[in-house]
Amino acid sequence: MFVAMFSVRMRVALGVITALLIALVSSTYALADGPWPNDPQGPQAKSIADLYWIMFVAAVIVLAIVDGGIIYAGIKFRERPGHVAKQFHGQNFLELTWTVIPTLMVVSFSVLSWQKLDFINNTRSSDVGMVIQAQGQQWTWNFTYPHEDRFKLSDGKTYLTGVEELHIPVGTKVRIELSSKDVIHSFKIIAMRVTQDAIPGMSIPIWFKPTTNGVFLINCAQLCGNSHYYMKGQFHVVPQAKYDEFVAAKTASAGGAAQSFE
Ligand SMILES: [Cu+2]
Repeated sequence: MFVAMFSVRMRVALGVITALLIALVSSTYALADGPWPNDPQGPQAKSIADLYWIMFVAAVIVLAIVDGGIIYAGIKFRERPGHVAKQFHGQNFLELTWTVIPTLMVVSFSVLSWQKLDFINNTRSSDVGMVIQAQGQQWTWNFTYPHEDRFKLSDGKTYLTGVEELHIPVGTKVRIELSSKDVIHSFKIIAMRVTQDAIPGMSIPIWFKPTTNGVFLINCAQLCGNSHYYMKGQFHVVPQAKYDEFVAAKTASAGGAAQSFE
């Protein structure tokens, strides 16, 4: 057979080179366009990225220790002229170590994930600066700003609404009350790592806090019909002064009717 043509030493070397090549190719792919915590925005995204890095570093250390041990043992204890390969049994200390350490790691990751999830899903806190209603509808998002005087339109009765666009002053903690007019949609702002289903007949709260200015993508993450792909929106995070200008411009429009904007 093909493999039998090589000596044991050659086979070990080939195995190591192959493993290194696979690691190199896969890590290059991951760095370029993989499941990497790219540009996390806001406290939730940052806490998810932190958890990712803690687990990633732990995984790399475990990989190095386990694979390093296998390669070391394979070379050191292999059968060769003047040396007979041996079988080892009953290493209580080692067996205990590689049972206890992974158990502790899994338990600490669970506790850490639990804490982060609690933080991410906590919509009960009192420091919310603004509550906005978001309604999914085939195939757009409608946003209704808080029922406060500054959002009142010139008819004196209705309040500012936005279609496909959400404007928020930077640094404001926002609670979104999510609902749907027709089918199940899913509200997603990738940069903020926020995703939640919008279900007809229900009002589901989520929160986020944009910490940098910019325009971010709002998606529907639930297949909701023919034009699901086009159900996108823009999330504008602007300085407070610009936000005040935006509210003034949108609510001062003449005509008496609610001024939706797109
Ligand atoms: Cu949808």
